[in-house]
Amino acid sequence: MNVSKVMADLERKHPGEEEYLQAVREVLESIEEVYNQHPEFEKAKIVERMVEPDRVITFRVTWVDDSGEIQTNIGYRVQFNSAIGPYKGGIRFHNAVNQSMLKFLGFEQTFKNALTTLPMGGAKGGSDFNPKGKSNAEIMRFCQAFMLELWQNIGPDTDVPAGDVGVGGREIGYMYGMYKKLAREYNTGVLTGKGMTWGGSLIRPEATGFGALYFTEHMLQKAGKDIKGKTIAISGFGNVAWGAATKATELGAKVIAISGPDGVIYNPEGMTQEKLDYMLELRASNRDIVAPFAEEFEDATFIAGKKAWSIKCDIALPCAFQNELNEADAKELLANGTWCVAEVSNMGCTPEAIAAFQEAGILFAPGKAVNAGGVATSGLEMTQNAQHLSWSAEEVDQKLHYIMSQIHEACVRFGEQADGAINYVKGANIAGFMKVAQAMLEQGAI
Ligand code: 2IT
Repeated sequence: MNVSKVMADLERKHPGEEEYLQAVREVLESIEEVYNQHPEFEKAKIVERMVEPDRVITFRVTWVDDSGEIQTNIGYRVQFNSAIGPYKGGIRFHNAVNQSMLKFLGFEQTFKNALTTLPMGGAKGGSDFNPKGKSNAEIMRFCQAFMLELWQNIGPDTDVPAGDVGVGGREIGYMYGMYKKLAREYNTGVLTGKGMTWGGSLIRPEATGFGALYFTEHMLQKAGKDIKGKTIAISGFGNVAWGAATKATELGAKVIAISGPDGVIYNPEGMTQEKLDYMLELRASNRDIVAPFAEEFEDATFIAGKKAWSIKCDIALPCAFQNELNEADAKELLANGTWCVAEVSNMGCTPEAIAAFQEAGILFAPGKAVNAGGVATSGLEMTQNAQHLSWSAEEVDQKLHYIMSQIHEACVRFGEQADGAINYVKGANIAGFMKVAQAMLEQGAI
C-alpha cells in the first residue's frame, strides 16, 4: 500500500470530507509498515475496501416545533463495517453534523469496537438537529421523527445505536419508545444507553469517563507515575466529562478545569459531589453554557472565551468534540508543563497537536483506545439484554476495568518502540486494524 496514492484516490472520490479524510490518513500512516509485511492483505484489497463504509443511509426528518412551525433536518446512519459483528455506534445530534463527520466517526468506531475484545462492527448516525434551546417536547418530537425513518435499518442483531454528543438517556428513551411502536418488537437490545428500569446497564452512563480514567491509570503506571494529587484539565461538561471528572476525583486527582463553548471554569479546589451533580444539571438544561457553574460555586471562576487548555495542569483530557485541541493549544499545554494527554473525545486533537506531543515525548493516547469503555459497556448491555438479566454495578465495573486493561495491553504490544517508549497511536491503530483485516480476509471478497 502507498498511503499517498490511497489518500489521493479518496480525496478525488470524496472531496471536502475533511474529518473523514483526516481519520483515514491517521490510521493508514500508522499501519502502513505492518500492512506491507502482509501481501495477503494487499492481494485482498483490504485497505481499499475498509476505508469505504458498507452503506450510508440518509433521510429527511420533518417535525413540528413548539410554535407550530414545520422544521426539516437531515438524518444519517453510516453502517461502516460488519466484519466482526453487527453494526454498533452512537447517534450524534449537533448542528455541525454532516456526512463527513459521521463517516469519520463510523470509521473510528470500527477500530475502537475491535479493540474492546467484543464482537461489534462499526457504525455512527445522527442529525444536524441542534438541541440547544429546545424544549423537552421538541426533543421528543424530533427523536420520534428520526426513528420513524431509522427503525427499518436497525435491530439487535443488525445495528445497535446508542448515544453520543447531544444524545443521552432521555433521547434514547424517546427513540426506543418509537422503535417499539413501529417495529412491534420488544427486544431491548436494539439500542444501548437505556434507562435502568427498561433494559439499561448499570455503569453505562459513567462508562466512557470511567474507562478513560482506567486507561489513563494504566498508562501512568506503565510510565512509573501515580495519578494521586495530579491536576487535570477537562474540556466539556456533558456525560463523558462528568464520568471522567467523577472517576478522576475518586482516584485522588484534582479536576481544576471544565469548559463549554462559552469559556472555561477554573476550579482550583477540585470537584465535590455537589459540583459533579451540578454538571449533570448543566447538560440537561440544553443551554450549552458552563458559566453558571461559577455562579453556583464561589471557589470557581469563569473565564469567558478561553479553552480548558489555558489552565496549567499535569494531565489534559479532551472530552468534548473532534479537533478541539489544536497545535497552539498543544504548545500552550507543553509550555505549562503538561506531561500526559489522553483523548476522551473522538479525534479530539488535530494531527499537528499530536505531532507536538509526540515530539515533546509526553504521554499521549488516542480516543479510540481511551474512550472505548463507553461502547464496551454498551456491548455488556447487549449481553445482559440477550440473557434477559442484569448484572450488579460491581460486576459491570469489573468487566469494564478488565477490558480497559486489555486495550492498554494491546496498545503496548503493537506500539512499543525500540527505545521502550509506547506509541499509543500506532498501538491502537495496528491492534484494531489487524483484527478487522483478518476477519475481512477470512470472509472473502464481499
Ligand atoms: O463514540 C462512541 O464510542 C460512542 N458514542 C458510544 C457508542 C456506543 O455504541 O455505545
